[in-house]
Amino acid sequence: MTNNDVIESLISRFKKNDKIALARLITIVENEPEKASKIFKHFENIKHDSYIIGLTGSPGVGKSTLTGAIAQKMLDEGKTVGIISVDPTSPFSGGAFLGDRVRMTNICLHPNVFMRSLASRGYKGGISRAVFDITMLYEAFGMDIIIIETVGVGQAEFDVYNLVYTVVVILVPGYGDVIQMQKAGIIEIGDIYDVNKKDLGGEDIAVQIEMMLDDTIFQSGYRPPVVLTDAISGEGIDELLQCIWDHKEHVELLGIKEKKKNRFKYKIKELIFTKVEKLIMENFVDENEVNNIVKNALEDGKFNIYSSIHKIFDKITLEIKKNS
Ligand SMILES: Nc1nc2c(ncn2[C@@H]2O[C@H](COP(=O)(O)OP(=O)(O)OP(=O)(O)O)[C@@H](O)[C@H]2O)c(=O)[nH]1
Ligand SMILES: [Mg+2]
Repeated sequence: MTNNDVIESLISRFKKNDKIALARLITIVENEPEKASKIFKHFENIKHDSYIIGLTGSPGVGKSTLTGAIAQKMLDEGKTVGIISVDPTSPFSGGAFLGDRVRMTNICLHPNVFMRSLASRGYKGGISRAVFDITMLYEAFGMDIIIIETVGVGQAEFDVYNLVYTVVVILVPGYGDVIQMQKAGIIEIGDIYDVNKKDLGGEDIAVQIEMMLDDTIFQSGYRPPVVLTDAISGEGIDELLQCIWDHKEHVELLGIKEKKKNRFKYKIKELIFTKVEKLIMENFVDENEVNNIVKNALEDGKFNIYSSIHKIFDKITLEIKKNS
C-alpha cells in the first residue's frame, strides 16, 4: 500500500468510528505534520461542533485527576469526550502516558472517551500545532467535549489558550502559587478558577483570587467564579462542572463564532509563520555562515554579531523586494 492508500483506508475506518484508526491518524499528524493536509482534506465539511475546554496549572496541581473526574461526569451525562494531556516532563520519565492512564483508569476504557498524552519538549512542529490538529481529528470524530490539559508555561504552551473556549486555571494550597501564576501571566486568563486539594486547605488562595478579581473590570459582565475541589474524593466536582457549563452558555450567548474565528486565525498565522521560517532557514541561512559569525564574534572579543546578521537580513529583504 502506498502512503496515500494507508491514509485513505484509515480515513474510511475513522468515519466508521474506529478508535484504532483515530489513534493511527493522531500519530501521523503528530510525527509527520507534512501529511496533515492529506488527512484534513477529507474533513473539509466538518462542523467544528465540539466544545473545547482547557485545564491549566503548575505541575502536580491535579490536572489529570480533575480531568478524569470531570470527564467521568460528562460520560455519565452521555457525552463523548476527547482528552489531550500535554506533559512537560515525559521525555525524561517516559511515563506521561502510563501515569495519566493510571490517574484516569476509571474512564480510559469507556467506549465514549479517547485520550492522548503528548510530550511538550522536543516536539516536532510545535506543541500547539499538534494540539490543534488532534483537536480537529476529535471534532471530525464527533466528540461532544474536548479537554486539553497543559502546564501552561512557555510560549508554545501558552498558545494553547488560543485554541480553547473555556480556560480553567487550577491552583493548590501553599504559599506563592497565585504570585507565581501572576508572574507567568497565567492568572489573568482564567474563565474559572479552581483551587484543588481543598482537603489540604485552600481558603486563603480562594480569597486571594477573589481579591484579584475585585480589582478587575469585566466588560462582558461575566465574572470568573472560584471553586474549591478535592479531585480524589470528588468534592466540588459537580460545582466545577456547573461553572464550566455556565461559562459555555455565556460564550454561546456572546457568539461562539468569535472564539472559533480566533482559533482558526491563530492557526492560519502559525502555519504561515512556520512555513516562512522554514523557507528562510532553507534559502538564506547557511549553517556554515552562522558558525562563522559565531567564530568571528568570539575571536574579535567584541561579540559584535549584529553587523553580520544585518548582511543576512539585507539579503532576505533584497530578495523579497525583487519579487514584489
Ligand atoms: N490531597 C490531594 N491530592 C490530590 C488531589 N488531586 C490530585 N491529587 C494528587 O496530586 C498528585 C498529582 O496529580 P495529577 O493529577 O497527576 O496532577 P497534574 O497536574 O496532572 O500533574 P502533571 O501533569 O505532572 O503536571 C497525584 O498524586 C494525585 O493523586 C486532591 O484534591 N487532594
Ligand atoms: Mg497530568
